[in-house]
Amino acid sequence: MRPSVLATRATFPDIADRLHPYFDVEDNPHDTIWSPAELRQRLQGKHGVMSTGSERIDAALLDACPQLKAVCNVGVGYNNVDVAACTARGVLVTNTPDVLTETTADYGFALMMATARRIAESQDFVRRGEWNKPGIHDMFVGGDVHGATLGILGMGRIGRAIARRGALGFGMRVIYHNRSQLPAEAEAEFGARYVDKATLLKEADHLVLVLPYSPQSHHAIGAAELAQMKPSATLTNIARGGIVDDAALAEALRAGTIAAAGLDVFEGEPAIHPGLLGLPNALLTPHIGSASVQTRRAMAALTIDNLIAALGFGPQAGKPPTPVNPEVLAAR
Ligand code: 8YV
Repeated sequence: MRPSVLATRATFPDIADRLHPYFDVEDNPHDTIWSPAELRQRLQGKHGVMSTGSERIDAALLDACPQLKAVCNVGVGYNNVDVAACTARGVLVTNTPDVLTETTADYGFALMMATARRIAESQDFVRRGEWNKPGIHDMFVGGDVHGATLGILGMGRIGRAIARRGALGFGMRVIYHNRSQLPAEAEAEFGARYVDKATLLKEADHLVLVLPYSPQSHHAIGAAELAQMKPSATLTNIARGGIVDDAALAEALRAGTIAAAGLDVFEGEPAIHPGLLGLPNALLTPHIGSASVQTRRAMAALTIDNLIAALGFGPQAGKPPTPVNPEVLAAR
């Protein structure tokens, strides 16, 4: 009997076709969002799943799907998956690092620049037909990006790619805070200075969040942190909803505690805190940081390579390229 796999969201058909020589595939061509109960039902008898951030893969689901051996998540982040529960049940988890680093850094930089220079706000003004005189001193004046202090919270691959853009492309002074300090050679590449979190908040003109979501990073930016930032500062979140306390951010943007925010991720997305929706100084986008055609295709291809290999097929059988819990492989 051929193994069966489930693809939870619509993907590129030409890439997904690579599953067919090995597996019976159930997919979701209309890209319906399944309830947890429907996901559990569709996962019955499946050996592998190509999952995304939209699905929660937890212990109860794993217990209801004992055949499942591989959870191959589309995305570098995998906070939707209970990895410890997977490991305890011998289920391999994979993600898609590296292939999205530069694209996501491009997006973080673009969102930061658009936020600093008030691009979305001024476009809305033009579209509303309100531009009826030349603006000089008061029309959508923002903050400079070049030469400003770029603060980065979370200095992994994407954080470093943003730091490189800021330092080498825009002459920014780069400060960062992270669980661990980078090696001196890495810091030297873009003249980055490791600082404590309070200094980061106090000194950054543009603060970009690029840290993974975990219980430890929940509400890493809340009212107390926003109060430490400059009133002229911007905040950009391309990491995960939940890292920022969205209610506190909405209040800080309303009160002018900080100047503006560029947000690609939200607590409880696709729902958005109603306080953010009406704010002109909040630039809101629908979690598209890695959404270039090339990168989304590369993410799908890497996920499928992982799935094929994790279930013991293809040229990399037993050795999926990007495992999150490789100890499961060692124990097989
Ligand atoms: C994806 C992401 O859109 O890679 C990540 O962690 O957040 C995005 O690139 C998302 O994970 C879709 O599953």
